[in-house]
Amino acid sequence: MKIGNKLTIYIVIALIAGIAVGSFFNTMVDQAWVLWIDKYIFNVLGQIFLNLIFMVVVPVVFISITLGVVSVGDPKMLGSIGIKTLAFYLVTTAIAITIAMAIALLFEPGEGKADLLQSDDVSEYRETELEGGDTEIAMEQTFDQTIINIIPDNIFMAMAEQDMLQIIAFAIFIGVGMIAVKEKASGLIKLFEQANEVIMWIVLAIMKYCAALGAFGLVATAFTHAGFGAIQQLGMYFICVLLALLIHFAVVYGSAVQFLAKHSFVWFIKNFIPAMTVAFSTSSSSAVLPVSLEAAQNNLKIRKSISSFVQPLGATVNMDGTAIMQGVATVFIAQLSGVDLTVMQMITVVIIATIASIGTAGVPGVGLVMLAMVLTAVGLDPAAIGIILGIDRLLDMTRTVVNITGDATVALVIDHQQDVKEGKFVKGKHKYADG
Ligand code: DAS
Repeated sequence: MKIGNKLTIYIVIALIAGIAVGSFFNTMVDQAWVLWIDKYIFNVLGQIFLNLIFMVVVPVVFISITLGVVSVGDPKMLGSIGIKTLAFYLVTTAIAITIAMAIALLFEPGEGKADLLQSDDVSEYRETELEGGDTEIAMEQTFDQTIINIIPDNIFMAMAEQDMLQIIAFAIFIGVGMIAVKEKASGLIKLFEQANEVIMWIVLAIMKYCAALGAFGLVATAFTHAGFGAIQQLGMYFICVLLALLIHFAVVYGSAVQFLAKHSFVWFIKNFIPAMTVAFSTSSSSAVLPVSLEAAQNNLKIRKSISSFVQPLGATVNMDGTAIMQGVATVFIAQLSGVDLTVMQMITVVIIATIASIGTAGVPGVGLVMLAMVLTAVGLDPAAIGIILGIDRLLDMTRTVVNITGDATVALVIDHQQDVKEGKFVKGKHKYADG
């Protein structure tokens, strides 16, 4: 199933309509008929779409991370190229999230007068009754509790309660087990691969057929309650994500190409731009893969043997752009919820979003599905993704460009190291393919 530019247009129209209608209704928010429309039309559209996303979160996380572990455990991965590739991917993703959270903490997009989250809903989610009737913010767990709680004592309960850290831990154990028993698990691995195809088709279908209506409902209800003033917070969120994407693209990838691959970053961009444009229009790392392989091998002159291993792996294992969105969004939603994330929670976000990017398949909107997991893992209300959902499609286009550019950057660096090893590196000269 393809998702083209038509969906983007529909979502942008839904977004504008939702903001306009919601802001207009906000001027009459005390009218019974306005509240009726908000409750039975906007809210129903939005909640159905959110539930569809939550429906796939657990299967997407469990299946994609299990397969991510199996792909990492592939014998080819255990060679020097594989280990270097994985190391680069994990480091760039962790840097990406750190840049993202730093920018969100600096510019504080979630601070402001408007009540985008209708905070009374959030406070219910946030507080839990502990023994003795005291209430404490459920998310503040001590370090030892956080570590102990990673290991599930009942995986079915973990899935039922969407305990993401425990689901991830179980997925990693299953993936390692599959690698350990190898051929005996070939059928199970095949089953997981087929299940992944099915669940990713469902994610695409949800985006294709429900995203526009869902975005309209969620944005309209948010602005009905918060008013047009909320545009400033959403706008700040949008700018923070774009700024973090730009910094990561220019500074991290620029430095890697210039100083590790010893090539001009301008030369790199000029030769990789065909893949970037397809990534922008499809919002899918998987869909653009053929184009990014062709651009890497024929324009950037990366060896086919390196490009055809590093980039397909990166299309599912490496998503710096997605991690950036998740980093900014988590801080943004925490700020909207009036929550100051502790250092432990920020470290949890970095770890979870990095692990999340390992398994996430490159399809439109999947980053939002995984964001629900990140929010749950740090005790924030996953329903809050409804606030940013309306503008997510536009950000998805830009972060997918960053996702695939990161893959090509790592491929170029590793290919350069191979040149040096073979004594083929000539400073400043264009590269050559090995046929
Ligand atoms: N659109 C995804 C991709 O294909 C990224 C995301 O949804 O965040 O890379």
